[in-house]
Amino acid sequence: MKIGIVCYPTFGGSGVVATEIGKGLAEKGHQIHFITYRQPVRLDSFQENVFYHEVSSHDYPLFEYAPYETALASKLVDVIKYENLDLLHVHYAIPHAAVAYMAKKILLSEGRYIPVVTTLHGTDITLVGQNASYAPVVAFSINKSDGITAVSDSLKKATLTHFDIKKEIKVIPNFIDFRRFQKRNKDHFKKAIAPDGEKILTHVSNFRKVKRVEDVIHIFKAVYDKIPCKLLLIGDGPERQNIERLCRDIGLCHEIRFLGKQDAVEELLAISDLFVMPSGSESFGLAALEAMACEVPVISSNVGGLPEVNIHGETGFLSDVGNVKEMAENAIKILENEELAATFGKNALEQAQRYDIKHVLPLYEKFYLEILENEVHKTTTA
Ligand code: GMT
Repeated sequence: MKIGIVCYPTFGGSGVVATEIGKGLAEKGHQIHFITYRQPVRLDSFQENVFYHEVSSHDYPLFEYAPYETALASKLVDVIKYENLDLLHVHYAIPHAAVAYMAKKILLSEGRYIPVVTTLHGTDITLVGQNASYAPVVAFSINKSDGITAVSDSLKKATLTHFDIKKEIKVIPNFIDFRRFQKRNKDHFKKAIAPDGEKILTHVSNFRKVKRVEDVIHIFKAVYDKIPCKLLLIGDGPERQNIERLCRDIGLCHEIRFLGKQDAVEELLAISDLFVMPSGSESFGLAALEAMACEVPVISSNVGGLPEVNIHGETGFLSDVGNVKEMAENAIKILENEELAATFGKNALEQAQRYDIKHVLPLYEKFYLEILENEVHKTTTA
């Protein structure tokens, strides 16, 4: 198949998932065309069957904001026509589903049909999408997609609760490429970060409010009062400065490393003893799954799709959002008991194996084929 992929090209989960789907499908012989405003971060080397088309919005003195949606729609029309794409897969509803609809309508006016699959990732439904500034367009454009997928049962339910969706939503979860994410011996890193054998707690996120990074710091402080430990903070975003201030206020800056955006996050997960994800909302929690693939137990909140990923009492522990005290107690329980930590680590790996890319990619291929078959039927009977 020739597939166009639209996504945010940043470190965010939706962009990562979209890029890995594209790379995986290209390895299987499909031709993949990424259409984004910047080269996606995980599209970092040459790969056969992968193409990249940059969207550039033309600026003009009249514009306060260059109209990205118009530029993207025009680019989609161009790429779909001239690369002869079979299907367009857009990730994150805002604004991609609406833009895809516009491109589809433009092409239809020229007699060219392109089916569109929209994947819902999380905040496009649970947070931003519900804002009155976007909600009517989000609901309309999801309904106009030819196929809809959501990354967890929880996100599917949330979509149906918050929007009047008339079409079936297929759940296709996030996935792991075990060629990259697995426990490897990185003892030299461990020695550098925790020279006296301190336990290492890790948090990975985009430092948005929804990630509740301040809870990570409070959990760490409570653990630190009982067990010698270090905290690795990976990623960057709007809350970073507040978090740095909090670290200073509690006097633990020397034990907390801000590592910023890291490409080889798996090397840091390989030396982690515990992963902390206290999010206020989380449709799936890809960062937690990546930790689990590296045999790291997880302390998380119990919102959204997290209970589908982190199994309470088996791969880690779940607590209500904001229950920092319980999260810290659970963290200590794991870190103080090597046997429990090892069992949770093994269970975490087993759970992650259910999300092996080898099982998940074929679900997308099958879904695309179903959509294409329906569309052929529709156009021949129209
Ligand atoms: O806010 C983020 O975590 C980034 C966001 C995105 O769309 O870029 O991630 C969402 O999609 C990921 C991939 O499907 C999921 O694993 C994350 O749970 C989800 N984030 C939230 O729901 C907050």
